[in-house]
Amino acid sequence: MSTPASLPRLTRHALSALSQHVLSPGHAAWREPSIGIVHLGIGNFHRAHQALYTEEAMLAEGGDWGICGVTLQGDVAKRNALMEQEGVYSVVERGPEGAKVTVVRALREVLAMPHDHDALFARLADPSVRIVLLTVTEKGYCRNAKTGDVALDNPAVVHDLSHPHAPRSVPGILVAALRQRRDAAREPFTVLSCDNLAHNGAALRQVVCSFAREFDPALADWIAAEVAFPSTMVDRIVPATTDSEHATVAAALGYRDAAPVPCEPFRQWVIEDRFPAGRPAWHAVGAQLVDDVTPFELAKLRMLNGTHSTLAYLSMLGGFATIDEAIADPAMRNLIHAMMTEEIAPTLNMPASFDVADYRDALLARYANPALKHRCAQIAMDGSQKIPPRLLGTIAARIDAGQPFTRLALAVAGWMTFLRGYADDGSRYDISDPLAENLKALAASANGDPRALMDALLGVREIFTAELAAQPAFRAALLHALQLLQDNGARAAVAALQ
Ligand code: CS2
Repeated sequence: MSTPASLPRLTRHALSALSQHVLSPGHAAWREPSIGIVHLGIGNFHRAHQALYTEEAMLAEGGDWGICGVTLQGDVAKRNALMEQEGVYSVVERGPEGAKVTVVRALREVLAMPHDHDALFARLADPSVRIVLLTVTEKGYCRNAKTGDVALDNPAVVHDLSHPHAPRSVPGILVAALRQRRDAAREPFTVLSCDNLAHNGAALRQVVCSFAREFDPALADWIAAEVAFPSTMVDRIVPATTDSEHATVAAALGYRDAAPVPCEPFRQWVIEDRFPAGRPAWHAVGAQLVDDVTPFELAKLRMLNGTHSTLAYLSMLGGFATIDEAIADPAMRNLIHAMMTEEIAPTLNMPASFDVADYRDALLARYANPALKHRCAQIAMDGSQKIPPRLLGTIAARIDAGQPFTRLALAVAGWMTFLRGYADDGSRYDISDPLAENLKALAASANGDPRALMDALLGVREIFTAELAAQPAFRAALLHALQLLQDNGARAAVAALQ
């Protein structure tokens, strides 16, 4: 077989030879759309999720919803790789039955901030852009955890307040772009957060309005009155790209793709239907357009992301590299099953048509997918941002109901213990988190004493409210789990609390 390096590069021109790898059966012929969406945070997740739905929606019902994707980290290499391919790239769906390769065409342009500042703001001023989508991860929101307003001590926010015309932060970019629209008396775009935050639309609206209020209160009022920030729940497991995707794509297409994306076959998108400037026909291709996303968001955050983070931290300690390896362990599987059934599901308030046991079983089957190789180290990143929405809300609900939560407490204890920087067998790993330096120092200061570790970390107000940190049932369950992890290691702690 030829190596990927010796093959011609994938471009739009190659597509005529690849008809079985582009979406089309039952759909109309593809017509290259002009740009109607700007997407901030063009990582793997967007390319395997919203970009695909949008392409299918255009095939189903037309519309000019081509995507301009923006990398906010100045990733010029990624921009160039995708632009050399004229925006096309492949999605590799990996299921137990094998791989399916689809070449996606909805992405029409890629920009890298801050280099392409002028091009981005020209796009954002253009009235044909009617939606700005975001997948910028939890930390991209620059929120003050206590108030929900913009975090005025965040370095990117500090920068943007003194350079409002050269913004770098997500709130700074959105406010500058909306100011252009208002000053030109143009209709605003709709802002659609696609990150794993509870009430993501409302959360983003508060950050953006509070940022605008810092220097232009009238603009803040205009945004609050005129701009729609629908909430949405997005779901698809999308690991980081590895060499195996390059090889799979080369073998399937006979072309070299510098930017393929792996993902699982499953996908789901629930969207609050508030798009004053219009939207693609996402409803025609499987997305659920609803009045209230909240129950779906909470179910996904607590059942999926909550157990994902649990598996990730306990696996980093106990020595499982991937989610499928971890869930193949009987004690780990029992723990996650019981955690969902007994501790998380009772906190949800779902529509009658939603069967929570089916949802749980589907999640366990998705985790067991042996082809995906979703690395626990990837999910373990940014714990300070993920622990509150994924685990602490559920724990607070259990405390309010006077119900036990030993497994949820083990998950938080797993994260606290993870911060020591080495696994139970002594092997070291890196901690990637915006608060990493502070968290590592706090964990080290405990010197292996579980109570000292708990007290040091419960004092981090960006993560734990003073109320939860002082809550006796929480402290007792956490200390018990920390002690088990410290004395016996993660595998034994899981076996004891499963
Ligand atoms: C994962 C999520 O990386 C993580 O923290 O929990 O990205 C997860 O794979 C997605 O939310 C699934 O939709």
